Amino acid sequence: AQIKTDKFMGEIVNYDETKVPAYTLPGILQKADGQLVKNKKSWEEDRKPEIISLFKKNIYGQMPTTFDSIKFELTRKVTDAMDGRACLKEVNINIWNKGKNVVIPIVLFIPNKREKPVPVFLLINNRSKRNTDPNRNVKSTFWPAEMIIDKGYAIASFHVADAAPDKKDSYQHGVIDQLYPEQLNSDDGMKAIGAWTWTASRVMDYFETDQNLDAQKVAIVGHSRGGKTSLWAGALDQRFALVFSSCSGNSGASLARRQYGETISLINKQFGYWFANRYKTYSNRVNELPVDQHMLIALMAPRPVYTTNAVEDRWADPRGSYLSLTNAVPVYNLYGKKSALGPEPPAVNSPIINSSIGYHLREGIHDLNVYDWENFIRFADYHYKQ
Ligand code: GTR
Repeated sequence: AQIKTDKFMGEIVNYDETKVPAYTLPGILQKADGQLVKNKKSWEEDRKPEIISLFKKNIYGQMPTTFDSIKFELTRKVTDAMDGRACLKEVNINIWNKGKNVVIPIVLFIPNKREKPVPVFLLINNRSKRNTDPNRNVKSTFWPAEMIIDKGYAIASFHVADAAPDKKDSYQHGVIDQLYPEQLNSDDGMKAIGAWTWTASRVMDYFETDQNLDAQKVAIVGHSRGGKTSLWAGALDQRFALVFSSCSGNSGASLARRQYGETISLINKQFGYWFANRYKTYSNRVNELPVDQHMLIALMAPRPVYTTNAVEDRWADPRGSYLSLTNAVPVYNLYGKKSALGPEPPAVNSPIINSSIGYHLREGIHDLNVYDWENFIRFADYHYKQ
């Protein structure tokens, strides 16, 4: 649970804009050799790989890409779910490596009213499994499946705990100790966020085999710790066509150097098991990090990305999240992509949709809700029509 007093875990938490320190962001277009990136070729061939390896080495850890085998088992199919509007599929994704395996169950609803393969929203579920109830006894605003289906999209989800439990003493029991135990012994081994990200790509592997889905139109969605994960997944796996990140805050969309609300030091104290061990060495020297989070946003380019904040969620630094977006624009410009972002964050409840980088700041608290999903659909509708 979040505690949002001005003092937390022995540290002062700053919520005063006038006390944000002066900072200089690492140059997004400046290569390690000092040269400036001038076109998308040199972004893609030189600078983008450099930035990815900096995020791996210092923040989220390495990302293994090989395994021995993967199998998809349809465990349940209901062709007339949601009063006949959708087909429910429950699928177990079974991945083997060096004699050990992990099973990732997914829940998927596909609209029955369709003429061709449909686009899909994939939620990384970091809350209770009740939120993605396949039987629809629980209808959660965190995953408003009926609304998505009625808009012509499929909707799917996997639960983070099936990949890596969201706990400091057991996060390794899953993808990490079963498939990639060597990750446990290095300073830049992946931890929980890495395992969740890896799993999102395995779900994508399944989507590519499902004839009812348009694998060219898969949107990845995450909230908070799940929103940090959706950004990292979108950065690494180009198959995700759209990336949505709700209230992702520190180590997600928000600039670390502002030190407003949650800081690297605080997130390492509370949630060190999400990040590579080396991240701890930056707790008290944020200005020495060779990246900041605007560079994570830029890794989506030229694909559309949309982030959100909530007014009452100061812990996640809404302004710092918006500034990450504006500082990623130069990379979108290399692709000739236009951004409709102004220098200052938009007014409350005024979504920016017609822009490669989209955003809204909504009223209310730290959450993912129907208002957010409505705007995700608007953003997807707009960009898929372009
Ligand atoms: C908070 C954490 C945030 C955010 C959030 C969540 O306690 O400090 O970084 O990830 O949890 O996932 O809801």
